[in-house]
Amino acid sequence: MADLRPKFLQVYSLLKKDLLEDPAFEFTDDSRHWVDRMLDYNVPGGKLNRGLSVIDSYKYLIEGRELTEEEIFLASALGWCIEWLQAYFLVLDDIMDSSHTRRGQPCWFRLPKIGMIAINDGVVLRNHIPRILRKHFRGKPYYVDLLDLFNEVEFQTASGQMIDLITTLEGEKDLSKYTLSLHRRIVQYKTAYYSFYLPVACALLMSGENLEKHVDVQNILVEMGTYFQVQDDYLDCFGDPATIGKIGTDIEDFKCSWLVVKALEICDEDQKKILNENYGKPDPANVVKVKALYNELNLQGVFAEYESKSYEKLTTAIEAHPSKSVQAVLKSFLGKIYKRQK
Ligand code: DMA
Ligand code: MG
Ligand code: MG
Ligand code: MG
Repeated sequence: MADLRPKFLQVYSLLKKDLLEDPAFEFTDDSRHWVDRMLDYNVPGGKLNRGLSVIDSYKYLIEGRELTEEEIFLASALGWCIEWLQAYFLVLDDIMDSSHTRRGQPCWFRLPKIGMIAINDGVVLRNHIPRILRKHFRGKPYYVDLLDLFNEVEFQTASGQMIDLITTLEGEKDLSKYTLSLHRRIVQYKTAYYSFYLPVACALLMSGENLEKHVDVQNILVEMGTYFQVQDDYLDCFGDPATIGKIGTDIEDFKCSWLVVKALEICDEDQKKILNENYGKPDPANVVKVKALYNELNLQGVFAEYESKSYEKLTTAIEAHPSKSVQAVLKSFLGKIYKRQK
């Protein structure tokens, strides 16, 4: 498949230009410059997997012919809407998780003179999505479904973020509630819908499909998204910050990470005591003790096992799907994330 990235990036510049000339707001030089810089800092700097997947998926769904220029543009614009949604969630996520770096640079709110203005920037990013959709999709038969899809997925993600955050509340720090089923619930909502279901659902709508007929596709993508967030949890501790572009904070933040859930599952009473005493504390000395325990429990090996099992299960589920073009979409997605290091 030809490299879609250069064209995709061109569309970013076009969409940004539209937003900076939005007639619904009387920009001053200062405010235009603020939005320009805020977008460049937060929107295009990631792996762009989610955004590119819309074009990729659409190609497979219409199989057998080249995309028209208009189709490439529209699929790219939808891809960028997902990247905008992601930027919005990440700007706020980094504040709430007290993170330091993202995509190899300081988190937006950590920059001088940004601080809590980043909260409103998140809201602005979120509001750009319906403006992009309105400008380029208002006349399409699937416009209402598109708006509905983005609203549903945003609600699911915000709800997932909520349960991710309220399980860590001070005063209720109790590791015994951290189970695989709680973990699953959190990651399904906070990650899987927006990262996996949304790109494919956008491509399905563009190709004239009714999403209600594709619940089986959604189920597989939610499974894949769950596997993806387990990788994220793993990389938070075992990944190379230079490669993943961020420094992990899950141990300090008392997160219901897949790693702590697994550790609790396999540890003995003495090891559980170490976890209880050290998990969720900001002091690096406590973090070191938790990481040492993770090594003692061979969580790297436990993860490797989980990773190959998940890959097998997902492949079997994909191959059971009746449509070859849907199989191609899902396999391409899985291929992009299997054994990822970033
Ligand atoms: C992030 O979960 C989920 C959303 C919706 C941004 P996370 O805090 O584990 O992500 P990261 O590790 O990238 O901060
Ligand atoms: Mg985070
Ligand atoms: Mg988070
Ligand atoms: Mg994480």
